[in-house]
Amino acid sequence: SKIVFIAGILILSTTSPVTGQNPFIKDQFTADPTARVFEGKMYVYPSHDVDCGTDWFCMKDYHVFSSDDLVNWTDHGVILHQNEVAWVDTNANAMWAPDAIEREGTYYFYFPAIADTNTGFRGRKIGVATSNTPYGPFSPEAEPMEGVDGIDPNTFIDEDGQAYLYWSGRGIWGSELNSNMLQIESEPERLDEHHPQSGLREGPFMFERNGTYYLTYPRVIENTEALVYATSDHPLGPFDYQGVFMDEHESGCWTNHHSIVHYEGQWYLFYHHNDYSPDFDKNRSIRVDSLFFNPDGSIQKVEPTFR
Ligand code: FUB
Repeated sequence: SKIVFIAGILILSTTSPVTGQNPFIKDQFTADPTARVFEGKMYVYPSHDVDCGTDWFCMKDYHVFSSDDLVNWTDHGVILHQNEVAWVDTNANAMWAPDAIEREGTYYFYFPAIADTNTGFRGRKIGVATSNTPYGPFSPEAEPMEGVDGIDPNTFIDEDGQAYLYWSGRGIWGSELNSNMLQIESEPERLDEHHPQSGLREGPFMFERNGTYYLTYPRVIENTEALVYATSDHPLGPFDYQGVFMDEHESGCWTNHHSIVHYEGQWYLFYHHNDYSPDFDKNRSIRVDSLFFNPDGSIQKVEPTFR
């Protein structure tokens, strides 16, 4: 075994050779990483940027990647393609930031897309696909979720078994999820209403630590998206705004989008930058760095590791 350096962390590796530097997926563009620990491994569900020769996002499908050392990553291939989803407008290529969660042996994959108006749905909707493994393939439900209009779905199951769905659409929203994980069962609530209102807010990610619920999200403060957070003693708030835990990217990438996960005794922040596409920030790459808390539960700022 030998000591290697990945994303600013010294780790002991039993494999050789290893190349674990950011960005950690090097053979394709990836963005919006949701990291989850399933079956003792780290699974990362990003969105998949491709270059369609336009000046906007082009995202048609999803891959999932897994690792048990955060150094060597396995690409499990396409787990869902827009052509498989009946209600999606496939001309829009808008399979944006997804999430995945497990409940009672079923894996639920949540994804946003633009609806094809010919199917009777309209605008940005959220779909759910299911599988009995974390690496799919996932089978989509025939219709998008009812009562949810927006992007960037995120799910959370509390200790008491109650599940929640979070998403963005002119602010950050949340609702209770039915235990079937397919329908919301409470009126959507705006969660960031009393937070600073300047700049776009999107990409919510909820986690719990020591009884505190952390609502984290990207927010434009000056020029690009910083990562900010708010805390509460309940998954639907009210949330007290706490501030920035990753500064705006100094150059290059207007978006950031993240998830926070605890794995083998360490907290990690997964996020993205446009490392491999410096002139076009709609072709992004996912990264990981360690994240630390202060004794009072506040999140220490994470400095992106660029190599
Ligand atoms: O990847 C497309 C969009 O860009 C996501 O949905 C947003 O969160 C931003 O990262």
